[in-house]
Amino acid sequence: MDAYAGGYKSHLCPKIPPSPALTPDTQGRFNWRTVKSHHPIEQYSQLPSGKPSPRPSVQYNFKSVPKESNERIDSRRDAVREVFKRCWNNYRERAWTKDELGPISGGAKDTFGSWGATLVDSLDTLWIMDLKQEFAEAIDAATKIDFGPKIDGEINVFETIIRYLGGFLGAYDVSGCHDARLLNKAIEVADLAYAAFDTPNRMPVSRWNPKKAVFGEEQLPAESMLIAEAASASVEFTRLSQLTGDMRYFDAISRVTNVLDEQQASTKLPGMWPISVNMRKPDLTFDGFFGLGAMADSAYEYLPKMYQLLNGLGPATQYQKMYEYAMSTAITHTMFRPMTHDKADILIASGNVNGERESKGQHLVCFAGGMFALGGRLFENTTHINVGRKLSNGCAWTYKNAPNGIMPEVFSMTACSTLSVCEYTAPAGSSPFSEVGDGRYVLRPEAIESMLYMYRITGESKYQDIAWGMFEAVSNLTRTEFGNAAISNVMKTPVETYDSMESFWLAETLKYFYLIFSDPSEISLDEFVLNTEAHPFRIPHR
Ligand code: DMJ
Repeated sequence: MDAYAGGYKSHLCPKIPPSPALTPDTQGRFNWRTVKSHHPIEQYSQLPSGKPSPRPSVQYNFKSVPKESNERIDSRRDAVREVFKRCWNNYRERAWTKDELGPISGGAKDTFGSWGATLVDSLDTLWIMDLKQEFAEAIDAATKIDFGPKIDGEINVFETIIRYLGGFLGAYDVSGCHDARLLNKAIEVADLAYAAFDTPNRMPVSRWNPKKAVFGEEQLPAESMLIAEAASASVEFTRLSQLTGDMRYFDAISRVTNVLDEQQASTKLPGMWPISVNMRKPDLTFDGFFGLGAMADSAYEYLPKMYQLLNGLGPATQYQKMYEYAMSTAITHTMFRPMTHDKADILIASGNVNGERESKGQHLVCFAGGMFALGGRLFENTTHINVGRKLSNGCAWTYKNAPNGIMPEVFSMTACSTLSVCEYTAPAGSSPFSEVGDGRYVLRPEAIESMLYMYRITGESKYQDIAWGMFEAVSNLTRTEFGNAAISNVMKTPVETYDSMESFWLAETLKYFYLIFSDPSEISLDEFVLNTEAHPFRIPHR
């Protein structure tokens, strides 16, 4: 328990991948490496080596501003920590090792593989919030999870990778790579997920049955799969190859990246990949639905993050090229400037259906502001930083102007004819939304995520103030007896909640809120890449 009491002064994370590769200690549990491969690989793609060239820093130079104690900001950070602690204590008492706590019923639910999603997803937040005893206790429990083939039925490989593998890797990295149990656990989950890539063309099966795999039954990639599920293991698998020296993981995702690269110019909206793709052929060109939001999001988000994690070396330039092409299409064909009563100069990222840009917004797509700002910094593109700013401001505007201060899950707005100029016809006092397709707020993180990136990248403290407004609205309106609960319709007053608190509330939403009120050196964006579930992975060579 005391092992983590004061944290560690320096980290032991490897600067270069270990050689020979580490082999896991499964401690008598099921070893996924013993499952016979139907489609073995002869030669694995290798991580690039060499010394990275100096890059511009991602974060604003906060050192240029004299550091003064800021009680107001500190008290905001403490308020976030209190909300986290309350949820965590109730999870610990009432739903320990289950996937989720029911925040209204106080019961427990299994929703993501029954392995304890909230437990694993929260590990690095516990460390970051300096809850070291709770961290030690949670690790003791999490390292006992059995990821063997006990589950009968399909698992979602994408969710398993971003929450569980991401959770163990993030905890290992933030705590300085001192606890080998965490790395062993990451390998155990990754070996399970890696088995889902054992297909004739080595594309992954996204809804995959672990038992069938163990019984030797062949499973094929779906003919209609979500692009986010097909293409979002890159950051996790790459970090694991960096930490273990085992190139199988990096090889697996490189093959998926190459397919995306080869077909990027042949889709119905060249530059972007549609939401539905056939990974069995593979054919990424048949569908006409495009967007940066739901079901596609992390496929795009991971492109600049891969560049950063690879330190700009080797295939990093492939990720840069794919990202720049995709974003140029996304700006031209998926974004709109909404007509607002106050003539706000903001952007909303929308979709494109069969060549027509939609005028819809989603909470899920609010991550894009942060992604554009990050990509703009990495690739020295000020236009992209400005797009990131306008998209982030669009999400902030939508929160502020929604009746209860929280953006709905899906909505429509009246679009201006271009991104830059607008012939305003919206009367003052009219509703911000022309339609609300889905009024829920399910404790999602994406809006606060973009506020954090904007603050860390521009240094503008206004993003901390916007974040505080969001936190006040969200924490007050979702608070329940045992935690915080999803809202069924944010357009209705008073709002009604229902019995759901997904693991990303503790893994992502509260972590981003906490970090925006912390010293910017805490999980610096120059030292860590955050996966799509906000798990920080250390960038080597730093
Ligand atoms: C999270 O699980 C991840 O951020 C994912 O990429 C998208 N959706 C949720 C949070 O909204």
